[in-house]
Amino acid sequence: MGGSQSSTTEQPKKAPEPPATMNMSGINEKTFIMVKPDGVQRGIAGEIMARFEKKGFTSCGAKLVHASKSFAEQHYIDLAKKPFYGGLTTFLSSGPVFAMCWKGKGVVKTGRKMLGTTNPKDSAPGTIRGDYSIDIGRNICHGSDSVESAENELNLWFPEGIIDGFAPSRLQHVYEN
Ligand code: IDP
Ligand code: MG
Repeated sequence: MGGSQSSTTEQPKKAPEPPATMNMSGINEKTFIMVKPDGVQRGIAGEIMARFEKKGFTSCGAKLVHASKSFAEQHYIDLAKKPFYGGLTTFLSSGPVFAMCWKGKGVVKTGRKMLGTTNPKDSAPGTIRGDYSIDIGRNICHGSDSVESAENELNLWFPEGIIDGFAPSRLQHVYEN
C-alpha cells in the first residue's frame, strides 16, 4: 500500500468556460459614470444618480471608493502627458468617489451630454456640470468617452463584476420595442 494512485473517481475535465464579456451594444450598452471627490464632498452624488435613473437608464453597479494615487493615475493614464495630470490624479485620490455603471441605448454618448462639456464655463445650463460647477478642475463628474473606454474603465473600477442580468419591469415603458 501507499504511494500515489491515480484516482478512478476523478471527474472528466470540462472545457473551461469562455471568459464573460460585457454585452456593450444596443440596450445593453454600458458606461462608467463617476462622481468625483468634489461632487461627493458637496453632496451631489444622489442628484447625479437620480438624473440617470429618471432618464430611464438602468443601474448596473454603484459604490463609494477611495482610490489610491496610483489607481487614479491608471484611470487617467491617457492624460499622463498633460501638465495637469499630477494635480488631477492627486485630486481624484483625495477622497471618496461614487463609481457607477449605467446601462441603456446610447448611454455612452447621452451620458456625456448629460454631464456637459469638460469646462463648466461652456457647459449648457441643464447639464450636470452646467448646473453645479464652475472650474474645469472641479467639474464634479466623469463619464466614459467611448464604448471601448467604458469597458476598460468598468473593468478597472468594478473588478468584482457588475449586475448585468437585471432588466427592470419598467423597461417596457422606456423603450417602444
Ligand atoms: P472629460 O472629463 O470631459 O472626459 P478629459 O479631457 O478626459 O475631460 O479630462 C479629464 C479631467 O481632467 C476633466 O474632467 C477635468 O477635470 C480635468 N481637466 C481637463 N483639462 C484640464 C485643464 O486644462 N486644466 C485642469 N484640469 C483639466
Ligand atoms: Mg475623459
